[in-house]
Amino acid sequence: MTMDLFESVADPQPSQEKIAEGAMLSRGFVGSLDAELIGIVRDIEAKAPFRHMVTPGGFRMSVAMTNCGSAGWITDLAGYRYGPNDPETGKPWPVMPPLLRDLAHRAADRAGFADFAPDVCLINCYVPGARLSLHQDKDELDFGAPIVSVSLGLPAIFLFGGLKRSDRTRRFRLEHGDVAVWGGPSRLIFHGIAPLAEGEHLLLGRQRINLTFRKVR
Ligand code: MD3
Ligand code: FE
Repeated sequence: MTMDLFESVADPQPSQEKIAEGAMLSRGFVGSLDAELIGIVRDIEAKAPFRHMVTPGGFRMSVAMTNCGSAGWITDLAGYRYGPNDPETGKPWPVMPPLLRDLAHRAADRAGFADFAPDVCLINCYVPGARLSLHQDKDELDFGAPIVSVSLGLPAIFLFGGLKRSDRTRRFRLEHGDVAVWGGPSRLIFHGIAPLAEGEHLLLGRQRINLTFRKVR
């Protein structure tokens, strides 16, 4: 119990904002785990480097991506899908470190989604100017599980739409350490990231890194 007291000083209970039915934003949920998370991303990147994938339409994505877990999300001229191996190396994606799995599980639990067991973590790397256009995450087999997102580094404007592409979007600023969880009625919401603004982050420099945890199978 002395430990609990110590931890509550190091990581004060972050606020949780409900942005829609099933969509929660926990500002600062990462707390003092931030440097350790960045170290983990560097280890993953050493085995499976960030790369700019190509969309089925032939466009190079401005966001660079990698994955860890028992599968990874990929896109190329043949389409979007999850696969067990990194197409660049032919090797399995790096294992998902327990600290990542645990953080995602705790965030989902706090947002009301018990027993979240992600098998994939897609990692996005943005530099100023990079963006992610409006899309749905629908390549997973089971939409019953939520998605958990962790933001590190430069802030971004997150666009949160509706179930139709043409629905109006609301804008939220995602900052270093913020965690978002969306599932249930929000699971198939159209969303995106506006072009990243110039800036310099103390730990990540001119970068934003976003981790999304998914239950794919
Ligand atoms: C969606 N990533 O990898 S996650 C993706 O920041 C992706 O890199 C973005 O979309 C990124 O597929 C956005 C943040 C987020 C937060 C809350 C949401 C996405 C959401 C709520 C509903 C739907
Ligand atoms: Fe997405």
